[in-house]
Amino acid sequence: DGGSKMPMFSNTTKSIVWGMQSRAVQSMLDFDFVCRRSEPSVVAIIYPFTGDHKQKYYWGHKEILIPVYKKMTDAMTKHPDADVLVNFASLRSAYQSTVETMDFPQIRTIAIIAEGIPENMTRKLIKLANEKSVSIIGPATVGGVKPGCFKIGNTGGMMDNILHSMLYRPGSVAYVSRSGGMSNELNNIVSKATDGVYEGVAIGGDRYPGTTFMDHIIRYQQDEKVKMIVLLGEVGGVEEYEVCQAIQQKIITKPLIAWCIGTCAGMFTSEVQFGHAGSCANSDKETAAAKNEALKAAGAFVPDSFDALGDVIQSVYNNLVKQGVIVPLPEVPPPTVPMDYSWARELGLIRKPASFMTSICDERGQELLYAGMPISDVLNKNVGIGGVISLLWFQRCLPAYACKFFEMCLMVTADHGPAVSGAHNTIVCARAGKDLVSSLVSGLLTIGDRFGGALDGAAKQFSEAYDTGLHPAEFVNHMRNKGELIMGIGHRVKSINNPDQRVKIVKEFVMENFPATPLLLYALEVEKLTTSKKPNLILNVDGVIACSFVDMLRHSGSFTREEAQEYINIGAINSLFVLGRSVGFIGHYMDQKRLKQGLYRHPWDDISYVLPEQYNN
Ligand code: Q5B
Repeated sequence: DGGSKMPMFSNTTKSIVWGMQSRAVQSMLDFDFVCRRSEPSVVAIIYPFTGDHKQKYYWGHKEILIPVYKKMTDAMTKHPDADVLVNFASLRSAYQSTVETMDFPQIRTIAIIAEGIPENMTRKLIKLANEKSVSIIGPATVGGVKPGCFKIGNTGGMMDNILHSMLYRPGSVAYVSRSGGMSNELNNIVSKATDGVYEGVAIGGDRYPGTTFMDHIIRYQQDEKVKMIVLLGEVGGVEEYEVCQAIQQKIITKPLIAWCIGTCAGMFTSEVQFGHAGSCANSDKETAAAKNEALKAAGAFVPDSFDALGDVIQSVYNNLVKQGVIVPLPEVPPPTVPMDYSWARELGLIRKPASFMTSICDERGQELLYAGMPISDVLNKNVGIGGVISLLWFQRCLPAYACKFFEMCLMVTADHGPAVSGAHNTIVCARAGKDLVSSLVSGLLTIGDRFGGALDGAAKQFSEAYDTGLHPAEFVNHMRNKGELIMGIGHRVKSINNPDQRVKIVKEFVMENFPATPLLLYALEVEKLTTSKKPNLILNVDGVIACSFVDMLRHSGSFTREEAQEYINIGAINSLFVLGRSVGFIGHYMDQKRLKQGLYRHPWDDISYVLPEQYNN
């Protein structure tokens, strides 16, 4: 670009971005908007891994669509006015995509962001670029910025930084640095010390940059709008000596302020390799101290330390203002770029009522939290599935006996054979070829007042009767008079003559471990009356779990009376049967699939057809 009259970037520069870097593209568009460009600087994206499509971006408040092309040739043909390619390809594909880009003469500048491209490949790229008169910025760079005109990728950081460093309008100072990170520091220093940055390029930290300090300094020398130049070199390489020579030969006549970072390398006893691949002195000449001295001797303005760089820049600037070389322009405030919602929220600038509230689990941090307990503690403390239920259903650590009770209920309700309504439905569903979830829910949806889902009703009926002081006999009569069944009483196959072991196990545990069991005792009194009428009207598995559950809620000391009542009211008591029996239903699903059972059809001889008599005319 050295001799060309065309500026590398202008306020009509159009670019194509290689790679799906949505944030970088948005940041370029936001920069364009704040610079009052009339059109976005990104016209297309190339992404070989999806088909052609369009991506939504913001242009100020408006939404716009930017085309994404699978093939570079399509992007180039459809956007012949694009002359910059910002290449976000990885170090593995950056070489190939850059070579491909150079097949399209419309592209005059390529920024290569990837770090770690093998040096021999970079050198081949540089050779090809020289042959084709293409300027390469990078590799291993954030890119560059020309205030008011164009920004490469993520250069300049976020919008607050761009506004802070006033990169939305040109100043009089052009800089070139190796480091992308330090270029941001230069944006800050220059904006504080002068009327601002005119253009800044970070050539990248590799030993072989695509364009050199001199390439850009010569451009700056030739651009009459650049009044002073800043060079931020670093330890390693000898290119700064070319700048010295150019100053001495009066090729560079504009004031040049220079500093090479890495002077601290002298404090180490052995050679230091800094962050960049190229930042290591292979001889005394390549040290930052030697280069700073040479630059000073050549006539550059060189501070005594990096800390004084801003002061030197300011004093050169003030002189140029005094001489009338620079005439500071009045500040025009930039247009407001709407802030991204997530960023504004992070900064605490906006708030919005959440549409969702949750209080049991938080997966956002480093570690998953169950009601505030890190998942590692859940496992280390061996809280078991009962403890997990206690945390996720009740947001608290319930006493060990309560957790044991939960686990016991899950175990005893896990299955009761294939003949019960729910398992039957799961089996029929599985045999109809349905999947696990469908078969499971088919069984679960059968749980209700008559089968397995009588816990809620039992908890309500027994606790209301007990609380209103009804004698068990009064309760039984009251229910009979209402014509309602007592939930939790009765069983199809179990009776006092064929007791349900599950009921016995739960009952004994609860009696032994719970601090108080008034509702369970009340239910057992009711059972005495109902079984005296019919032996199968026992307190069944639903009934014993429901009454024990209520006793736990009311007497464990972990809940207020209102909280306990709320769980009864919201229908939480069925939970244990639903969860427990899911284990069995899943077992039945697997069993049917394993046994390769075909479609089930109910036999005719088991159906009594009771149709109305045939209608005769
Ligand atoms: N009678 C369970 O009835 C069953 C009465 C009653 C007052 C009652 C029935 C019932 C309430 C709901 C309940 C959970 C349908 C059951 C479960 C899980 C399971 C299942 C498994 C598993 C059984 C005969 C006479 C009639 C009725 C009277 C009946 N129940 N009176 N309160 N609760 N209970 N469900 O044998 O004068 O002759 O007309 O609905 O708690 O689902 O294994 O199978 O783990 O999977 O069909 O354990 O009790 O009796 O309806 O012929 O009635 O007793 O009014 O009186 P049955 P019915 P009457 S555990």
